[in-house]
Amino acid sequence: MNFQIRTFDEYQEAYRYSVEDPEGFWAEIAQNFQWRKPWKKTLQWNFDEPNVQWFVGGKLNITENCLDRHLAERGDQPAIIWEPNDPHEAGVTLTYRMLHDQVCRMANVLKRNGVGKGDRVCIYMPMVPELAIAVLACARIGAIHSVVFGGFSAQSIADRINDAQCCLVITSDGAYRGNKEIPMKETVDDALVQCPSVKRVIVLTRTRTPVSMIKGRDLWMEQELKQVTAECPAEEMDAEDMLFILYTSGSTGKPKGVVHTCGGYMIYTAYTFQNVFQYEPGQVHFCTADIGWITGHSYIVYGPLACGATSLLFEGIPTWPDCGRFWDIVDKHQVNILYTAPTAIRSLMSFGLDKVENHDLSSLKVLGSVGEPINEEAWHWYDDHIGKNRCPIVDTWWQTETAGILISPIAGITKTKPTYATLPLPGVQPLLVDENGQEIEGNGVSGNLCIKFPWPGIIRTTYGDHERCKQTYFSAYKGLYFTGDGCLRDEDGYYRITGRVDDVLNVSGHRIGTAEVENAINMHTGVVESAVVGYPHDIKGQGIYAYVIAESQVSHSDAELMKRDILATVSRVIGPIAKPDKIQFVNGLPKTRSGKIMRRILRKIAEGETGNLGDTSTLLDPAVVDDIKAGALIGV
Ligand code: 6R9
Repeated sequence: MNFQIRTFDEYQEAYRYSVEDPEGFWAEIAQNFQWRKPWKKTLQWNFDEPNVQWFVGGKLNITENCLDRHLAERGDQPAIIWEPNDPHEAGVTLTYRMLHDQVCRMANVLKRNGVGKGDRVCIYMPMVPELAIAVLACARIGAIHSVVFGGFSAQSIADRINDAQCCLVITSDGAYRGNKEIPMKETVDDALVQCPSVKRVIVLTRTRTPVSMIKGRDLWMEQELKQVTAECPAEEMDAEDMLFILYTSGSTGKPKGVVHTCGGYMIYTAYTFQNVFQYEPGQVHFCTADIGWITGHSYIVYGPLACGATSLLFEGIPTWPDCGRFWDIVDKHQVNILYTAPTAIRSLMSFGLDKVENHDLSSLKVLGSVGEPINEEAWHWYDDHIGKNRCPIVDTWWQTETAGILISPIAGITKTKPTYATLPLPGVQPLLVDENGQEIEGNGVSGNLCIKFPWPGIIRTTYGDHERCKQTYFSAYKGLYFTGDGCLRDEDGYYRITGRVDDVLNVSGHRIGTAEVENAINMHTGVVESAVVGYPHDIKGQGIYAYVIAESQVSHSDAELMKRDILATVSRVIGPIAKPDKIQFVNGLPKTRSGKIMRRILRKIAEGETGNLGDTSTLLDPAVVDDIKAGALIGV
């Protein structure tokens, strides 16, 4: 690729160019890709509607860029290396040619089942090659994929399917995760009771667990694949046609369908992949995220494949069969780039070094971190024990809405500083604002992080509700994209993300809205009201603390039972990732006279800082606070 930054001077030069002439800058980068028809205008935008269009009028298909164009030069190079959950099961290596073949076949299966350009397809699968194949098959024919993380509940799947009006679901019978076998098709069946738009379900065999197959609706993937050829011309897409929808939590109860489009998403994920990780041909890139999250979309599937890289896809979890699994994989597949989340690092740290030291990690060249702020201790452990102080760490800050990395060191080029995402990538113009929307200039300051100019991967809309996109991201500060994150800019101009400033929690790197969890808790019988806040958690980064008002006084033994039932309800409504770590029954919640819950106070109590609760004079009934303090679950 003709856009790799090699020195810090080149970074500065690229950055300057990208700010002075963003259109010229991105047009040059986009020329490295395969377009069916060139674009007429590189960028058209305003942040008021908002309306952002990149490469206007350009035609392409992202799978031609991720697959076809690599065939001549690297058709026999591995595109995907799959490591199964069970280390004793044989893995799979798909070369670019094999992946191309399988994507075309799966695309034909979709077509055979009535899916066409613009149709929405829901994908609910474990981390198997067929997941990446399904994603690319949708893109091949211009269908819009909506991947739902395999840990979500039937209700969450149903909400997402209905919001996007998906016509087809791709799933598997079950999934393996560590020593567990998890039903997938059954969960989809439970969801589909509420989803009249779904006409077909394609089911992969993975665990051979018994499943019901509804006549006229459900089909086995293996059988369908026998009916098709590997001939599937790619659909010609407009640069601004939708590529996918990915749901993410915000401060309201309902997840938003973040929309990304074909051209800008491709350019941005490829550019950032190549540069941030300094990928060299032949290297093996291991991103440990699930494809159900944006990190998996951008840095397991699209970014690496657009750059002709080898991407490792891992089905299992870091702690099974033991806590050395990642290091086992690094050793076995000679991984060069490892991209993981601080929560995984902290969890592995807690097991000590035994399972690290018996593996050869010398293949590693670059380490990445994503999803949440990385604490200093975890940063150093990663640096000392995994990178052996010879691998640069890239702490990459970005969001579902941004498509790719916005603020991050460039591996080996930007001087790193523990806990700092360091500097904006070329094309990214961050600024900090205060509560009144005034820009805070200079260094050694902190504020709310906004971006003032579009980059090719910026969110285009929230599916089916453009107003929501405008309200959430473009209305807090006029003319700016608001990230929802707090941020510090130090004396060197380095950025450090301090965490969400809205009611969004970050639990083990997963975004969870407090309102979503509250709605789920409130559905449980006997619950009158609840309030959920985050608190510092050693492994998860943030834990979930729920204050619950029950209908009648609950005795100690009843309370334990009710807590278990509430957890089951949250699991059922959202998924196990949203289960509160602590539940405290309270008689009242601290509310203002206008009825707003003062979460600031609840957060302080959950953090164990009961001494200094700040101004409580606006509370309707200050006495509830003493009551809550007395029953606080600290250090338990
Ligand atoms: C890619 C991803 C986005 C939120 C984001 C921020 C937090 C992500 C971070 C980070 C500090 C980093 N976040 N990376 N905080 N340092 N390197 O995680 O997307 O799931 O949408 O979450 O995650 O709070 O706003 P997403």
